[in-house]
Amino acid sequence: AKESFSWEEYLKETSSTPAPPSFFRQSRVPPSNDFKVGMKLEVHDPRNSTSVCIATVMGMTGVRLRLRLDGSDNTNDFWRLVDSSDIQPIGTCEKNGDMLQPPLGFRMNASSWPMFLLRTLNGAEMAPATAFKKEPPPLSQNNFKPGMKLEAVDKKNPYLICPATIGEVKGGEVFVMFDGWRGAFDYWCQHHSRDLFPVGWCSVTKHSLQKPGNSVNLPKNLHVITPAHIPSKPSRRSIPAPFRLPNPLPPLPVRKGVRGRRPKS
Ligand code: MLY
Repeated sequence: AKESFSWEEYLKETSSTPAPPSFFRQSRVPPSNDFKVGMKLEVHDPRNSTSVCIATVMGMTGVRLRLRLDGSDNTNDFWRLVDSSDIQPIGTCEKNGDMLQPPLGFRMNASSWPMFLLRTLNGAEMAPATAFKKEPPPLSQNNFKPGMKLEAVDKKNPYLICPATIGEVKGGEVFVMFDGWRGAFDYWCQHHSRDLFPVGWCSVTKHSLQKPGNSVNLPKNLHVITPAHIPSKPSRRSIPAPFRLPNPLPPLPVRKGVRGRRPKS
């Protein structure tokens, strides 16, 4: 097994070419990460984008921040780039005449939100305005072509960035295929998605880059030939088991007086 992944060798081995950096909605010179773990900021609630919430930086890798909404649980952390337009300094919302909202799934009674907000901001370290970098504008044209290589966020494990290939292009969308994972993690997204990066991005921003998976990528209509040392059954976790709803459906729990809360799916 190889100790580390090298794009240079991999591109040669697979005789493939990287998608040009100008095709991506990323700065040509990556921004610096001036945030610190523990800092607070404002962010659009990813589950309810019209509301602006308070979040805390729980961790960082490269120029990506791991965020947790204050008043939310610890199972819904999400990631944003330091130059994401979803994040802004504390005070921005008020300046715009808006009100900070409790996150979807606020773990207390809605009536305790104003007091919670005061307490969570009291004495907090707020991310300085200079840490927020301008988001690059979206490109009007989708220039990607099937076969081009890139680095992409694994949406099922969003702390990971992996080598990937453009599989298909349709209008403004691209099909992102994760090398060596037999389609289990592939997805369609906008060509200007902030989750797509040019080859070399992880290395310059000091983000770790996963190695390609072990599975041989073959067209779907062919039998998959698996090298002898690789088990032919995919790992149980890479392919979700089919989910069936119970029939008849159990009655829904009735929650009184709790707004903005959703039953766990
Ligand atoms: N071991 C986990 C995570 C796999 C990550 C795949 N990415 C890198 C495309 C699993 O098998 O689910």
